[in-house]
Amino acid sequence: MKPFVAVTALLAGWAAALPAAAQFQKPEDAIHYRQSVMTVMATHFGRVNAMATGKMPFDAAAVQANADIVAMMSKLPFAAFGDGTQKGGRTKANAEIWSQPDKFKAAAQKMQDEVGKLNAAAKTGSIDQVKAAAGAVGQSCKACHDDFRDD
Ligand code: ASC
Repeated sequence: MKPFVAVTALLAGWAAALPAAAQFQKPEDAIHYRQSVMTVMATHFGRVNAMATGKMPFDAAAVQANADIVAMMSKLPFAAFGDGTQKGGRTKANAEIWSQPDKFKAAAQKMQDEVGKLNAAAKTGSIDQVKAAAGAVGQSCKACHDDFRDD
């Protein structure tokens, strides 16, 4: 292996092994990151929801495309709630995220599970299935926000 390649591979390995919080240079970066992911997730879930509730015409392909984005985004925010990111920018993140990590993790997992079901429902093209699954996703968003987000 050439030295440059070897060093690059070594650095990449280290970066992957670092704790998630250390992958952000400063707390503000983690706060921006998680808020950005939430914004993208809410935008695309909002489109699914609008179609599920008849506010926009139901378009099965659009539901699938948007649900796919929600599914991908749903995995991303939680690595950006590392220790030390409680403060450092404008944030509504509640202290309970860090004082009750198991409860927070369970709420995150619940949302991801419901989003997975929404993605499966989207693939069926059934408005009734999408409607039911989108309702459950919305509830899981709300439950987590009620417990872990300041007003
Ligand atoms: C959304 C969105 C949320 C949830 C929540 C459900 O579309 O942006 O945060 O649904 O409002 O109650």
